[in-house]
Amino acid sequence: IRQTQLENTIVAQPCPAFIQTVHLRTDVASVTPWLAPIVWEGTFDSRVIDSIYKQQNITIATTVFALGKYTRFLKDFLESAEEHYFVGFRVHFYLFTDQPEEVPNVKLGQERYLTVKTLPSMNRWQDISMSRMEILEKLIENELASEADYIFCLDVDTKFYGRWGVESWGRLVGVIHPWFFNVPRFLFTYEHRPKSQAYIPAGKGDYYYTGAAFGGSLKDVHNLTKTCREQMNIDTANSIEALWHEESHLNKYFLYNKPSKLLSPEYLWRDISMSSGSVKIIRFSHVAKNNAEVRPN
Ligand code: 2GW
Ligand code: MN
Repeated sequence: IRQTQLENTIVAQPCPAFIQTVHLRTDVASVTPWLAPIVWEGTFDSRVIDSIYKQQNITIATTVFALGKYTRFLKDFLESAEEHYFVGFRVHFYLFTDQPEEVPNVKLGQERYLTVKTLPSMNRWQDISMSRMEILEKLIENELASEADYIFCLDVDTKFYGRWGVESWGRLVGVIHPWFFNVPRFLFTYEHRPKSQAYIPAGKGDYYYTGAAFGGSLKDVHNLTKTCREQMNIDTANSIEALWHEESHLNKYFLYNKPSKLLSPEYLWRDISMSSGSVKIIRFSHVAKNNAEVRPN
């Protein structure tokens, strides 16, 4: 059977082009010490993987939160997603907001859906940021089971500039924070106070992952969001809040539950001048925002 599958693949794909376009990157690590791929431009052939995965009837749930003035980011986020994010695949956006009337009317393509969910307004931004874990946990439990295969949870103050596609699929997917790629571990902004459940001892940790994008299978992301929510509740009871909020808990989770796939900082850049080095293409990026203007108080 293997032999037949292999032959089919070779016959079905334009073989010479495949050989030309996929070559290992030698300037960056493209695999972790636990053998999870790190996705960089040049490590996959988009035509090959698109044609393979188009056959499977997959739905990608994508969650985004826009409370208060953050609704202003929705138009660019959604419009750019239409252009670059899983183009040709079934995508269901779940948008959480306290101001449904501010959701722009963006025309979505075929097999692309948007469900708006109304939340009560929250005053403390740390609460907005951290409550996302519990809301995601409940969304997966109550609604997604038969509705989606993969889920990605994204910050809204962002924009797509390049392809984000099926190369990102995996059981548990983390994105390397753009500031901490190629940076020595002692500079990672992990939570180092033992009193917090997000505590990571000095010298431990693999990568510094962003809280602005993570994903994977429903089961794995459910366990991630549930665990982070529980750990944050324990912190609250102990009157401590981790340094980078749910991002700190996410980093702790990924230390003991290794992601099966990592996305390079191509999958979360920052729209400010930053030396790009090994980043040849920016796919998704934090837009430059005026914090004083968009954040409450
Ligand atoms: C308001 C005041 C201060 C900070 C955030 C907010 C706020 C956030 C808000 O008024 N309305 C809102 O919808 N949010 C949501 O929370 C929105 O989805 C936003 O993308 C997300 C995270 O807040 P953000 O984007 O301002 O924080 P960043 O870009 O500095 O995020 C990093 O650190 C955060 C934790 O401190 C999170 O881990 C985030 O995932 C990281 O990217
Ligand atoms: Mn953000």
